[in-house]
Amino acid sequence: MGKTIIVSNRLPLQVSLRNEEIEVEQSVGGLATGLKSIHDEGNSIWIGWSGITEEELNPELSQKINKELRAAKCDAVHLNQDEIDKFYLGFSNKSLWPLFHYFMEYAEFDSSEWEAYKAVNQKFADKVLEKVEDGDRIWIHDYQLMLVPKMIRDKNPDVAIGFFLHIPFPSYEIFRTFPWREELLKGMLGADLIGFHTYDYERHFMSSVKRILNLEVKYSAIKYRDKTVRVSSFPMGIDFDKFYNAALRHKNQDFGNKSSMLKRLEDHIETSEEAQLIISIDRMDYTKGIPNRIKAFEHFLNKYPQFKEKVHLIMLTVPSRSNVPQYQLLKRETDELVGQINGKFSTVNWTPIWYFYRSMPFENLIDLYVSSDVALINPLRDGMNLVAKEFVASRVNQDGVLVLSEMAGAAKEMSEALLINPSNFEQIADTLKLALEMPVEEQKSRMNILQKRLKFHSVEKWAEDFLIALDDTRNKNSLFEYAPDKKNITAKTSGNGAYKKTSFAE
Ligand code: GDG
Repeated sequence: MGKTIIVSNRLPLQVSLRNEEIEVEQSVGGLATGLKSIHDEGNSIWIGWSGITEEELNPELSQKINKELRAAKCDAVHLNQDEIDKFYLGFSNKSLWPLFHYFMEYAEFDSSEWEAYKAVNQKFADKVLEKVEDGDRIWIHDYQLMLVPKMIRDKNPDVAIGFFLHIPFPSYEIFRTFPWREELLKGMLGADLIGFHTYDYERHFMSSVKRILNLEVKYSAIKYRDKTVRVSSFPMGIDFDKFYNAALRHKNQDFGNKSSMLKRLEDHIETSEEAQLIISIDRMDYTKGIPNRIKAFEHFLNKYPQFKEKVHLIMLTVPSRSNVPQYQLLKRETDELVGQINGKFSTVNWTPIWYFYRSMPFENLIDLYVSSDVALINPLRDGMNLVAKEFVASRVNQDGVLVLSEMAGAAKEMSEALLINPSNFEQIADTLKLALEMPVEEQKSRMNILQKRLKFHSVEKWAEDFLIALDDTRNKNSLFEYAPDKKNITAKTSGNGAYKKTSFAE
C-alpha cells in the first residue's frame, strides 16, 4: 500500500506572521481532527495552502515555513493575493458557497473568477501529481477543489482518487443555474469515489449528473469514461472522546483552576435559581440563520413572558470571510438586532442576549457547552454542523436539550434532538419552551441515545470508512457493478458503517 495524499484548501496547521516571524498553530477544525490519526500515524502527506500569500513571503520565511510543514508531513501550494481574492473570496465564497446553500440571490458568476478557480485547482492538481507515486491514494476535500479530481485523472488514469464535499449538494433545479455546471460535474467525476454527508445530497448529485450530463446512473454508481464512479454518503462525526473528556475535566476541576468565564457562568447560575442558558455557536455566516435566531428568540419572549429575566441567549459568532460584502451586511444586521432586542427587553438585572463576536479558545468553548441548558442550532442550510454534535458529546451528565434545524445534515442522524424549521418562529418559540421545561429523565434518555450514536460514529471512523470504501471501489469487489437493488448493495457491504447509513434518510 502506498501513501495517502490528503488535499484541502487549508492545511491542518495555521501559519501566520507576527512581527515578521512565523507562528504555527494546530488547526482545531473538524477536518484536521478527523484525519489526524490517519495523517499522524499512517504514511501520508497533506497538501494545501499555508495561509500566507506569496507577497508576504521572502526566501528566509519560505525556508522556515517549509521546514515546519515538512516536520508535520505537509506540503504547501503557494497562492498570491490575487488568487486568494478571485479563487477563494471570489469564486468559492461568492459563487459556489451561496449557490450550494440555496442562496441564489447572493451567487455572483464572474468569468475571471472562474478562470482563477480553474487555475488554482490546476496548481493543486500539479502539486499532487508532483508527489504521487504508484499505489498511492488521493483524498480531495470540499468545494474549493471540485475540479482537482479530473485534473489529476487526466494525467494519471490509474491512481485512486476520492472526493468529499463538506457542504450540501443542492437540488438539480438550483444546480442547473450554474454557468459552468458540466465542467464542475466532470471535475468531480474524475474521482473513483465521491462522498457526501447525507443521502439527500448524494441523490441531488446523481440527479444533476443524469440530467445535465446524460450519463447512465444506477443507484450509487455512474458509468463514466469506461469506468464506474461510486457515490455514497459518509456522515462526518466528531472526536467524541476529546469533547467528553474535556467536559469531564471542566466539571471536576477545582474552583481556582476554572476559567474566569466558567466561574462567572456558574456564579450566575447559582445566584439566580431559575436562570437558564441557551447557547448558539457558529461562524458569522448567512447560512447559519443568525438573524432568524434573534427574531425567534424575541418572539419566544413575547409569547412566553414568564421566561423574561430568567433565560439568556448566549451567542458566540466567530468572524468569518469579513471581506465579502454579504458577510459585512450580516454582521451589521446582527449587531442591530441584538441591540434592538436588548434595548427592548433589558432590565437592571437582566440582558436577554449575551453576544460575542470573536473566536474563543477551545477551553471556553467547552465552558459554554457544559454550563448551558439548551443549544439552539438553527442553520437555514448546513452540510452537517459539528457544533450540534460537540454540544451532545460535552454533556457528561446526559442532561441538556439540543434544538436543531432540520436543514442541517446533522438532523438526519439526530432525531432525538428537538427538530425545528428555522423559518417557523412560532415553532421555535414553542420548542424552546418545551426544551427549557423538559423533565431531566427525558433529557437524559434522549441524550443517552445521541451520545451512544455519536461515540460510535466518530470522525476517525468516518475517515476510515471513506478510505475503506475507496479501496473497495478500486478492488472492484463491491456494490456498484450495477447491483440489482439498493438492499443488496447495503447487504454486500454491511461490514462498513458508511454504506449502511446511506439508507437512513430514505
Ligand atoms: C463546514 C460545513 C460541516 C466554532 N467557534 C469556535 C470554534 N468553532 C469550531 C466548532 C466546530 C467548527 O468550528 C465549526 O464547524 P461546523 O460544522 O459547525 O461549521 P462550518 O465551519 O460551516 O463547517 C459544515 C463542516 O464543514 C464539516 O464537514 O459540518 O456543514 O459548513 O468544530 O467547535 N472553535 C474554537 N473557538 C471558537 O470560537 N476553538
